[in-house]
Amino acid sequence: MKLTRAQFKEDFLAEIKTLYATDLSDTSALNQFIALGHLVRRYDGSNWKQTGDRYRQHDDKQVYYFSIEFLPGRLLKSNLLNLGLLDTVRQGLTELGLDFAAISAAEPDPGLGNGGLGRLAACYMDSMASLGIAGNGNGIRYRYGLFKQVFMDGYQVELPDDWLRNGNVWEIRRENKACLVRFGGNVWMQPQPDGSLKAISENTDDVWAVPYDVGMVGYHNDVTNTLRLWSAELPPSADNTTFSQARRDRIDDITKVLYPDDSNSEGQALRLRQEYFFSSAGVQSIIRHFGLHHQGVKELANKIAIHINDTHPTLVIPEMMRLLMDEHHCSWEVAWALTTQVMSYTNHTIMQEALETWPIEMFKGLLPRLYQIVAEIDRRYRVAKTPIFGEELVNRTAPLGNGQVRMAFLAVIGSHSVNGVAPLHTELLKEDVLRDLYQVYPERFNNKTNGIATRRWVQLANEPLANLIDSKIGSTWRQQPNELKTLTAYQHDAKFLKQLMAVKVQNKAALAAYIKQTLGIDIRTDAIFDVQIKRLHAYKRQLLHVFEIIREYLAIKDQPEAVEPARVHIFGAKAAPSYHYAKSIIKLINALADLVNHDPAIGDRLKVAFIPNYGVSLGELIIPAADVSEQISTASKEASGTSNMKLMANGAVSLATLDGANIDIIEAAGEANEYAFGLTAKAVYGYYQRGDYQAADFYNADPELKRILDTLIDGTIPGISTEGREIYDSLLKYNDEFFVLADYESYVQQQRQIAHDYEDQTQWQGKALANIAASGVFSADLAVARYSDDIWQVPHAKLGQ
Ligand code: B1N
Repeated sequence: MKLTRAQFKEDFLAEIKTLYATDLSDTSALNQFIALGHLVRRYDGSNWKQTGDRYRQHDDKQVYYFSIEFLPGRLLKSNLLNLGLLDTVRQGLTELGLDFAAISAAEPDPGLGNGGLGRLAACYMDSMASLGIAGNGNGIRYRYGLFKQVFMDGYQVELPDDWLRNGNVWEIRRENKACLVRFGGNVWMQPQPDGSLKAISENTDDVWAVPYDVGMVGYHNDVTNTLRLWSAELPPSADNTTFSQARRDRIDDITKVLYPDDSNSEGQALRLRQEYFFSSAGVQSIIRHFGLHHQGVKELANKIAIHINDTHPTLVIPEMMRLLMDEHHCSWEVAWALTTQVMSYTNHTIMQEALETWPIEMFKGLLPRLYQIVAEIDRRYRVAKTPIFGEELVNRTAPLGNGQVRMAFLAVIGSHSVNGVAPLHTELLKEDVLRDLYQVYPERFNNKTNGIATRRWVQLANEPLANLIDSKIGSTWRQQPNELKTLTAYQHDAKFLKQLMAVKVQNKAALAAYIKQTLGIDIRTDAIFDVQIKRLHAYKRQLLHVFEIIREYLAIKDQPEAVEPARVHIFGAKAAPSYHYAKSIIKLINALADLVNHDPAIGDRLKVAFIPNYGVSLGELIIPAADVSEQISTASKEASGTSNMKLMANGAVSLATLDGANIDIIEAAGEANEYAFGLTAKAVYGYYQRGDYQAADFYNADPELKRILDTLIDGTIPGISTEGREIYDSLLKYNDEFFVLADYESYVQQQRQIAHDYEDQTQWQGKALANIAASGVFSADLAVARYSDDIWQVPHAKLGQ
């Protein structure tokens, strides 16, 4: 949009006056942020309204992306960027004597997700708006986001994330769009005059679902879509006599806090309530909106696509069946045909512990009508498929089995499309976790490799790099990320590579300042910034990275005269509060950091910085400063990964196993520009099949590895006697579930190679450039375009290939 600086300043000062009844000089950065937020909302208001009007007038097919997590990050800068106002506002504020960086840092970062899954949903919202797709998000407005992480004595301590304390400028509460979600009670079938049966629910526990809408601003295209987050409240009819305190608390609890589990499922009733709550409210509001503009339900599947982001929203399937049959008088057959045409499902993990199942008794008690419908889906599936595939396969794959409701199976059976998030992951789905269902529905399976919002992760997070790229290839890459590949022409341009290095050093200095301020550690900007940022999980193998640090530490102690480039090992990682082992690894890293950072014999040659409370905002600071991207999961375990893509786009080289999207990154950037190592997924499965992995053999065969492992229990690292023993035992006594010892040697070899290669900065920056140039293929815009073409069948803005 068009806006002069003078006009902006006038608007801003007026907004301050209206909101705070005081002078600018008397306001805080938070006040200024809130005023700016209001202003941006006002500037964008007509776009938002007109986007909805246009969709309605054209009767455009709507995509609804259901996700129990969204991690949008701070919205001020990205909204300004997308509206084309970033420079005007920044300069205007500077002219008013204000600090734009401080104002944007005052915005709370909504932590409504755990990690990659939630961030992916947010990247896709950005891309849907930017491609002009009629895309809507549907999720939960958690009162408390993911816990804030602090370290006390090196241990993780979780503090509540009270992100709504000062309100949320971006949301609109739409009480007029609220609906009832019903739990519990009992159902009976009432015979109707026409001979049919009608489901009657009685004595239900009713919850009022109130939507809060947040605008998702498209990039320079006047489109603003809606992310709708639901909050659980008392029904308006509630009075003190009918609603006991316990019942009020039960309602309050539903949207009170995000489950802090990544790639894990605990099977708790409250989680099931959360899942049904936002699935039901979402489908109700979709059908209501559809019904306002259409006669009957015939057109439903041409006008609506519902995407199920992992199994958490799978209850949209039986819920849509319920609404179509109980409220819109559809037959089972009609309802089922519509439902399966509308639904599509993305799987995000093959880890057994993440695959959701619910005890039938719990499910039945909480959702009696939904249970009837799931049981009927199960019955019909068995009837239809047993003659073709036999009883055994059908027993293994039916929605109900072993006393459980099996959510992934229900999602596959009730959708027309099932996708994995990287080629290897999709293959493993077909061969392993969903092998039997792949026999039944081969045509449903497809791959959609993940992508990232280049706008946020490069244009906003790394402005110096974005500007440097503009100076070489112009700015069309900002809309057509594939244009980045033209950068390869400069791979041997010494001057450009120097500029690239200068940008990296500048970003490192910014991160170094933050590390100094928060952790009190001095780090050198000419050191290798070796970065691992992701949830703490045994399969992600932060432990392997720890072993490298111990190796480097011992090497300097043994041979102080040997010269190697300085290293800074940077970690960001939250552990699920109940994940004991992950917390022990955190303690280990912090204890090791203490030892290394304070050893005068080490000086500034080796530093370890575990930055607390990693999240989207810290990612924006850390990623642009990285030289090395640690992507070292046990092959086959990381479905895709997305920090690998963000780091690549910012010029970090990957030190990576052949897992998830690492494989595709290595292929895109070229093997010579990455550091691949370790067992392949096939080799890992080979060990499983033969059952002959012997971790102790690696320990006994490699004196260097033995020495490193022994530091866990011999007092070398002070303060970890219990954690050190626990971790040591996990490797030797319990045979190293994630093959850390098997991959040690090849990992270290690549780490040595990195130290060697880093010395030649021209060569090194050439590799960085190759990564940036190849990163365009991992743009979320391209990923969303593929979903639109292949799964949702909706039009979108054209993208160059
Ligand atoms: O989803 C990301 C992938 O890039 C990662 O590889 C994958 O680990 C991640 C239960 C999950 N899979 N499963 C989850 C999150 C929360 C929860 O309660 C499971 N997250 C992933 C995006 O595709």
